[in-house]
Amino acid sequence: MKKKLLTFLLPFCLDISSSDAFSQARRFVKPSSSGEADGSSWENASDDLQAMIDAEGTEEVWVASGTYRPVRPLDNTTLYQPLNRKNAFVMRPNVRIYGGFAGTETTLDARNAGTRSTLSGDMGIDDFVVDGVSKTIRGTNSYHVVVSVNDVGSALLDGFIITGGNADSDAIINVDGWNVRSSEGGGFYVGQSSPTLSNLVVRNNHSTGLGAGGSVYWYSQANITRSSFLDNTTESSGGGLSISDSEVTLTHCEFKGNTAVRDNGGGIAVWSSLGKISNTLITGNTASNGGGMYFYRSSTEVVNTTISGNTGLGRAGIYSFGEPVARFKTASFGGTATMRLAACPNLRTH
Ligand SMILES: [Ca+2]
Repeated sequence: MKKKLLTFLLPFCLDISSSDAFSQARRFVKPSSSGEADGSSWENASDDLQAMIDAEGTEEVWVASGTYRPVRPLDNTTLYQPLNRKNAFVMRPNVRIYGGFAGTETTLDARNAGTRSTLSGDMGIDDFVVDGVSKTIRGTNSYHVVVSVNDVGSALLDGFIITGGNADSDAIINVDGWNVRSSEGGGFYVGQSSPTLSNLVVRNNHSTGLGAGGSVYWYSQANITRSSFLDNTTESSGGGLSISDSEVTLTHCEFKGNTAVRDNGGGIAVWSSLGKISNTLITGNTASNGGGMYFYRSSTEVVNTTISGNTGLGRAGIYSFGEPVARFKTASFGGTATMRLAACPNLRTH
């Protein structure tokens, strides 16, 4: 009889053990900490997102609605320096970060799909903010809001608004051997890294160099899905997004109201890259050349994508320069879109 009882209890005990391991792998973050503040549950939520991303054994971080500002410099996230402009949220290998929770959910699917948490570079809390986004950046802001460098495996960022990044410095910040440029990627900066970025709104970020909303660099293979790039402004090229020497898969995205003040690609600028852009809307963007999109020696495939109503002094819709060229399939062009057809022998408009 005793032996039978042990046999019965054993699976039960094992289940308790795996449940403990599970809770350590998942961390919980709220705008204000509660209980033990160790991130072990919603009741004991931490208010320090980066600390939870960095914590031993973290596989997932669940983030409640609200606004979070980076408080740790991206080259040393053990430091707590709330007003250091080098601060950013740094993605880590195989850590999945989910935002938009009410703060009571027990399953991922219970999230309200339309709700996102906000990651803001406005560390001085002195921007002109409307509906949670930095309509006018002023005072103190971080150079980048989110950074991913080197191999991050299956790392994921899902369910966030990214706003108020201001990459306006010539500083180079070395992170684990990779030099992050503080003039590029105000919203997010990806260097030799392959994170998945989904369900994001990248809005009202600024840069003096490439990619105000996002900058993707050097053999990166980022996947960007179901995300909007809105009202980002660069003084250089790639208002919404800049892709350089990389292979990016962009699916079900929107680029609207982004500006490249001096140069190329109001919505997207692509340099010497591969990749695919599909089921995406690119409208209302402005640049000197290529209001919607700019391609330099890139064989990007553009599929089921609408490029319409963009403005530019040279080539309002698309500007493609040099070989190889971007390939368009079932893309549509409207409004003031024009193309430099001579440089796009493979261009198809329908
Ligand atoms: Ca500010």
